[in-house]
Amino acid sequence: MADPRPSPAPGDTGLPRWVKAFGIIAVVGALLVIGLMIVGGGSHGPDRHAPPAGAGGSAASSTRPEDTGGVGGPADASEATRTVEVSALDTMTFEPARIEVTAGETITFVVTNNGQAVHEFTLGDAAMQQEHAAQMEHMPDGVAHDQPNSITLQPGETGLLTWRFGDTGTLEYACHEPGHYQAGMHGQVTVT
Ligand SMILES: [Cu+2]
Repeated sequence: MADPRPSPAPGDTGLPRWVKAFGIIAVVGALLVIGLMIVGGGSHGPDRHAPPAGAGGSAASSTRPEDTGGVGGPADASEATRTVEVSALDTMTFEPARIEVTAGETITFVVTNNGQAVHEFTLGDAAMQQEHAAQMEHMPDGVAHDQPNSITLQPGETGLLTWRFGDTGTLEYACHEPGHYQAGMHGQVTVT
């Protein structure tokens, strides 16, 4: 008895041509659907959020979370767009006594101790100043160490402090050598 069905040609899977054609169409169609889902999901996904208003655009470009908003944070000197020279004096004053900056601006402060006593330059809001002052009470040599918002300067010494400012508000730069702050050794930074 001869088999009525034609024997498959070499290399043939034995499936009818329409089945193979339908399979190819189905695979191409599935790839198109997956591609559209990826493209569509990327443009209006629910998890995407806009930068917070009032941050001056700095939040989007910052790679360090602690630098976003608020009082800002320390930055690399290479990121500074402006240099501000400050002089610390034995008259328990800073020159200048007021500095105006823009929210999101990165500034390098070039602070020179033009007095005969040790002075420091500590930048921050009221809470940070109080925190630094409290820590200074436990420093027998009157020198605070390794604080990113503060530099201590010997007579004649010049130090650099680079800061990326955050939100608008008022900050202070101050000297917390014993008695200096109380004698008026503080200045005001207005962030607008
Ligand atoms: Cu001082």
